[in-house]
Parts: sequence; structure tokens; C-alpha cells
Amino acid sequence: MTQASTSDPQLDVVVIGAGFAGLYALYKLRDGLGLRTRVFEAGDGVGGTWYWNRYPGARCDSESYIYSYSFSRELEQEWLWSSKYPEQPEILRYLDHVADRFDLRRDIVLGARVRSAHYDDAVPCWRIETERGERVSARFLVTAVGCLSAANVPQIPGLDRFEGRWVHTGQWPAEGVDFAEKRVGLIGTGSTGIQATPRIAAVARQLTVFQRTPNYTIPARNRALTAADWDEIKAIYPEIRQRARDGRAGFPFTLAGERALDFSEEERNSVYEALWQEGGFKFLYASFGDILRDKAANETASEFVRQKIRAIVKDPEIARRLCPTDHPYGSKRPPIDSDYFQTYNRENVTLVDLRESPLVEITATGIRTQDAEHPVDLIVFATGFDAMTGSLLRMDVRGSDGRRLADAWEAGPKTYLGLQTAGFPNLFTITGPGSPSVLVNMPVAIEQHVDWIADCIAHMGRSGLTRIEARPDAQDAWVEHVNAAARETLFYEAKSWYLGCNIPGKPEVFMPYVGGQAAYRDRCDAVARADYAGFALRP
Ligand code: N01
Repeated sequence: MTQASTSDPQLDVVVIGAGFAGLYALYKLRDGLGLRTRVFEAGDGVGGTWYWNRYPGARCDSESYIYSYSFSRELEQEWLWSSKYPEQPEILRYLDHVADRFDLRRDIVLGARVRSAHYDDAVPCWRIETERGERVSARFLVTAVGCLSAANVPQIPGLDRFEGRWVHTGQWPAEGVDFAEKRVGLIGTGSTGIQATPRIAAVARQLTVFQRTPNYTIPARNRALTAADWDEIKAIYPEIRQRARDGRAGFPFTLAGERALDFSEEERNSVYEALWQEGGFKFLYASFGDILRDKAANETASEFVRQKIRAIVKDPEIARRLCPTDHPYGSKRPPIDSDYFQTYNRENVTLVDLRESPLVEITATGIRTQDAEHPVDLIVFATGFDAMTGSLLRMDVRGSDGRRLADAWEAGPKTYLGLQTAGFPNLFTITGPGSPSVLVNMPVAIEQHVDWIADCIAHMGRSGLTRIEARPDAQDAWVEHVNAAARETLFYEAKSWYLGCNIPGKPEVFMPYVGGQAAYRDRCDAVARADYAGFALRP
């Protein structure tokens, strides 16, 4: 960076990203605290995840009326979601509406991907530079880059020779992709592949799904929200929100506490069946309290899903390939689907099991596995993201004394409460690694983080403090606590993106905090009340 190092910072806060987190951070810091705040956003529109993930079938997996902001009673009362799980265009419209309604756009710079953020000890301030060459300085830097936004396109030999078109679901072209009459190859059967499969199959001439790991998925059972639903929701909206904030996973429903094996098989299956019929995340959170902790308990849920797969999929051999047996249900992020398994009964859909016949290369005209070449005109990579750390580390972030974040996190991300990293003063990471983040209904996690950060900055202002930094000892203790909490669960039983296993060479560390959102919030609040214990604050 070449900017003079003695000038006062131009801004109070720079926020990176204009998705759910960045929009609320701007509102809270600018309108709530009166801080000079600017947002840099890589996309040409606001929306973050919902700007980029336009693939067919993209929809939220949390119910719309709680997958939304709670900070404005007026917004909450005036916005009507069309259905339980609306599709991406509707969620993007909502975020556009929020940007307009709160006059946020004037402080958002679009098409401005941040290349670097360096802390300048001399001023002190953060110096931020975008790929287009914009440069600004700010007292605080807040990242709102999303946990799942750095697309992972696997290095498969031959992709550069492919004569057809390829797309990644997380970088979907705004003009859409025409599948009509096409032979499509879809790689990946995570939440995204599972949402996209039925929709692509309905249009394409032929869809070949390349599956490395079979997945458990629960039906969404999406339906329209009626006027009567809305009357009911709006009458008690504040109460619903409070229940979601007080819930372990940011949902308003009562979580199960009982142990699966304390019930007979018949009793258990009737619980699972009722939740299967209801659909959505309740199957995981409201069935039994120990299915993410006890392998035998988990097996009862896993086997229930496998039986459903065998009942839905007509060809027993395809059903066998679709049945997950190598990891417990819920140890990978559980998908929610609309007719996923039913799609394999279609004539124009083929399932290729990459465990039985590994992927070898992409040729000019298709995808070759060990056993066969599958001709395709178009490849869809539903291969996920360099989760939780990817978007942060793809920028050149340097803290005090020029220390690179990439070096500080070489052995895996290290944070205090997921909010700060030692050596990186005045840098806050919304839903950073080490916080509940992706294990929680995201808007709940986001609002809690933004509120905490805003309160912290306000406190600093009132107390004449200018610098806050996580203390290394507090950070080490938190990292140990995050790891210990994960070790009590079944999360280590799967090769998941929670652990970084999907990215070759990425350190295998469980990144989100499993302790639950409400307990985590209480901990953050207690830290603040104890004069920000574990943080070093300086005038
Ligand atoms: O990505 P994933 P995703 N060769 O990493 C496979 C959120 N989300 O985009 O399991 C062949 O889960 C990989 O195989 P394996 C949600 O949190 C939310 O689906 O590693 N296959 C896997 O099948 C979700 O968890 C919503 O063996 C390869 C798939 O690609 C997260 O985003 C909707 C491969 C990747 O699955 C990520 O989901 C959608 C290779 N080289 C997503 N590399 C909503 O709630 C990877 N795979 C709205």
C-alpha cells in the first residue's frame, strides 16, 4: 500500500460484504451509532449468498419467517413471504428491499472485491484496497464475507479441454443456464446438488449425477403461507423471535431432550415418521436429543432415512448406491429436499457412483470415470465451498507488524469467540470460525454478532478506547473449548466441510462452535459485562 501512513483514517468502519451480515452491519453502525461506514461488495448487487447462488432449486432451508431480520418490527410486519421455503429470487428481492428501505445503497460500493486489508500500526488504522484500485483507511474492519462464499471448483484433469460449458452453482450466471435438450453432468450431492437435481432433471434431455458420498436428506414439504398463517405469525412475531434467539440452533421450536434408545423401535419410528411428514430441520433437532452425540442413537435415525430411500427409489441397485453408510446422519450439514430421491425414478436420470468408479478426467466431450466415459454438453459443479476461512484467506489480510492472517491460521483458524484473532486489532469477523455460525439459523447468528460488535465499538467510544484485540491466552483457551465441545459429538465421524476435509491440504479442524447459540450469546454478553475479559483494550 502506498498511501501516506500519517493521515487520519477516512472512515470509522469498513465492512466487507453486502449480504445478510453486511447490510445489517451497515444499518447498525451507520444509523445506530452514527459511524462513517462504507461497505465493499464484490458482486454487482447486494445479497451475498443470495446474489451468487442462483442455480435452479436454490431456496432457504430454514423457514422464511425466521430466516429473515428481526431488528425492525416494521420490516417484519410489512414483508410477507410467499411460502415456507421461498426460492432464491424472492430472498434476493427481500435483501434488495432492505437495502432500499433503510437507504443503505449510498454507502455500498458494488463490484468492488477487496484485494487486501493491512493494519497500519503507525496511524493506527486499517488500509483497504479493492481489486479495482480503490483505497480507503478505517479505524475498524468488519468482515461480513459469508461462511460459504469461496467457491470450490475441484482440480479435475482435463477441464480446460472441455468443449461444452461448465458452471459452479455458487457463481451462477445472472442470465440463467438453458438446460433444454442438453446432456448435463452434475458433480456433487451436498445440499446444493440435492436442490438442483430435480429441477435440472425436469428440463434437461439427460442428467447424469456424479456422487462421491451419498447423503441423507429430509423432505422440505414446502407450501404456500396463507393469510391465516401470517395472521398467526404476526400476532406473536416478537415471541417467535425470542424463542429462536433462545434456541440452541436459532430455531423457535422446542428441541428434543430425550434419548432415542430409551424408546422402543416402534415409538422411535413414529417420532421419525411424524417429523419426516412435517419436513425440514425438525427431523434433526426435534426428534431425539442424542442423535448428534451417540452413535447407536444416531443409527436409528440414519436407518430410518435409508428405509425411506429404499421405499422411494424403485431400482434397488440405485437405492443401494444412494444409501449413506459411511457417516452418521447430521455429521455433515443435513440437506432438505423437494423430490430428490424421486428424481432417480426418472428415465432421463443416471447415477454414477464415484466410490465404485472414481472420476478420472474430463474429456473434450464428457466426464470419464474408471469404467466409462459419460458424454455431456454441460457440467454443473455443485462441489461446495472453501468454507468458513476461504473468503477471508483469499484476501491478503495483514495485522499488526504485517503478520498475515494466512500464517496466523496456518494450522487452522484461531479466534477468540469467533469474533477476533490475536494480532489483528480492530478486526471483527461476523460469524467467524469458532462461533456457532453455520450450525445455526444464520440471521440469528448474524444479528447477535452485529449487535455485540456495535455495542463493543460504542463502549470503546464512550470510554475513550481506540484499540481492541483478542488476547492470545484467551484465544488459546477458546480454541481448546471449541475443539473439546466438538469432540463430544459425532461431527468427527464424517469428512465434511465443517472440518475442512473437502479442500485438499486444508488443516482438519472443526471450525464452528457446537455449544449452541443461546449459551454462546450468554458467554459473549458475560465477556462484555466483565469489561471485555479476554480482549486487550487500549486508549
Ligand atoms: O457443498 P457441499 P454444497 N469430485 O460441500 C462433492 C449451504 N447450503 O454447495 O461429500 C467429486 O456440501 C462432495 O462430495 P463429498 C449448506 O450449509 C445452504 O452442496 O466431499 N465430488 C459433495 O457431495 C451446505 O452444507 C442451502 O465426498 C466432489 C459435494 O460435492 C453448504 O452450503 C442450500 C468433489 C459438495 O457438497 C455447502 O453445500 C445449499 C470432487 N473433486 C447449500 N469435490 C440453503 O439452506 C466435492 N465433491 C439455502
